[in-house]
Amino acid sequence: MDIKDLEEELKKEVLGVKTLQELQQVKAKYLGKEGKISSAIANIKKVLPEERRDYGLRVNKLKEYAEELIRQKEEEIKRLELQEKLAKEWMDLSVPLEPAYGTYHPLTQTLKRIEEIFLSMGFSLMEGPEIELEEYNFDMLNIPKDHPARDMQDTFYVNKEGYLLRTHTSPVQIRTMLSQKPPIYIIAPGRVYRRDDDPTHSPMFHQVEGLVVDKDISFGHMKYTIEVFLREFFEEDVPVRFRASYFPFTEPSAEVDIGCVICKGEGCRVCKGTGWLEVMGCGMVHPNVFKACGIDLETYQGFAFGMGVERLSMLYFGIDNIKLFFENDLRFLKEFPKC
Ligand code: 2NL
Repeated sequence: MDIKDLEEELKKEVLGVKTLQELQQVKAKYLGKEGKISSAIANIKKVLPEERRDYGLRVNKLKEYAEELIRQKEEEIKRLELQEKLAKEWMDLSVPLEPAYGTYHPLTQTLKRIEEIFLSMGFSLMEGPEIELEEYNFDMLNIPKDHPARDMQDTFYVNKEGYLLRTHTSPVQIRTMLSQKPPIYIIAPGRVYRRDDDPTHSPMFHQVEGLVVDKDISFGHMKYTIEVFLREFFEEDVPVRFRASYFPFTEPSAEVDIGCVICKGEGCRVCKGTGWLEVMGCGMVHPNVFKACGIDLETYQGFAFGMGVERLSMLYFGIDNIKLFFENDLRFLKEFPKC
């Protein structure tokens, strides 16, 4: 085939190409091992000797031309593909974004508020293990061996060697009394575990307990501390009353009620028509607890209290179902945007 014709044919084919794949095929057809131009170069042997020099020059030029033409076409296709992509895949950077900040879980918010109030009153924070010794969780708290709380039905025992999941955070305070000398002013927040799971109970929940051990501590100090805490927590001047009660680890003991924050004492579903809500328990530390911890009864007195964080959180936010805390439903969590 004439070189001029070959050049024309090549031009036409390259111009007609639309994709890189097609271009690759055209390239192989002309410049591949068996390609038309490669064959034309190999054919030089068949050309008359006097025409060989001219033929060689022309066919080599054609090869260079073909390479350049294909390279340009490749660039053009890539440019067009990029343009197409840019036209199709675009973003409107002027659209205002909805901020995707995380927020603290309502329970965490409640826990932080409780901690802040007690820290502002001069208490320190103490933590301890969730897997506890039966000795710290029950024995040293003056809880009798046959007490129903120790029942397998109520407590998670983890093995036979006296270990259990703590049923309250009191063992943290036992550990503190064993390792520190009074004065002691601490709160112990954390997870606790009890074997009940029904619409109003969760097998894991949160507690904050408090303990004060010092000289000349009276029931009056306890009453005032708790009243100040509750009025700070509920951000209003709620009525507070102390009702005589019983705990093995305190004597005397009391349960603390506040005027119902939902109906303001009128009587409603939440306070079961009484106008009062039970929010915590408290009492003067029992002498047997001090004895077990080696604290001198002649020198020191103390008070302790305990509250359920879920309960306080539900009353503060007006949440009516404890299970909502543990389902991680975003529709619920987004109702508590405060960080
Ligand atoms: C409640 C009642 C209470 C305590 C917890 C306590 C701890 C030590 C010694 C004495 Cl180390 N007492 N803790 C005392 C009274 C009540 O909790 O209803 N909690 C939800």
